Amino acid sequence: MTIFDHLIAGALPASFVHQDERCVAFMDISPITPGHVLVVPRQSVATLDALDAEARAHLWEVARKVGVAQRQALGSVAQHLLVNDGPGASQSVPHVHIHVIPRYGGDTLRTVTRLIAHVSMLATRRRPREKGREQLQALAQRIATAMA
Ligand code: DGP
Repeated sequence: MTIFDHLIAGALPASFVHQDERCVAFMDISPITPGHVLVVPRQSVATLDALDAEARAHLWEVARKVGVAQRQALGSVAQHLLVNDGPGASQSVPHVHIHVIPRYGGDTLRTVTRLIAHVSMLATRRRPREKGREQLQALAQRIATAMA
């Protein structure tokens, strides 16, 4: 079981923006930029090639819709879609996920620094304090409303 299996099962708290029969999307606990979302298949496999083609296509389509919703709800101007596709690519959770990382303009240095820290495994990953959870939940609510 991965940590994402526990979140999907509701055994640990997560701030969801989307749920369907094949995948879920929730706020990243350690956002690179505000509104950073992870799109995760219910099928618990580590790499994209372990998913069947239909599930993989669905995952990318949901990631695209998350990007649209972030732009509508948060005023972002674009987004990174990032997959660390296996442990050798700095994947820290061995369960496929597409990062949808909104960009707001004028945020290049900070974002690229944080992206490099992330793929170098230098970023600290810790559970947010309750205040952090409230903020994640508020952002999730806005994105979920735009997705509906
Ligand atoms: P990666 O390096 O691509 O495997 O990124 C994993 C991401 O998962 C990372 O950005 C932090 C996030 N993450 C890790 N644990 C949790 C968690 O318990 N809850 C949430 N929401 N995100 C998590």
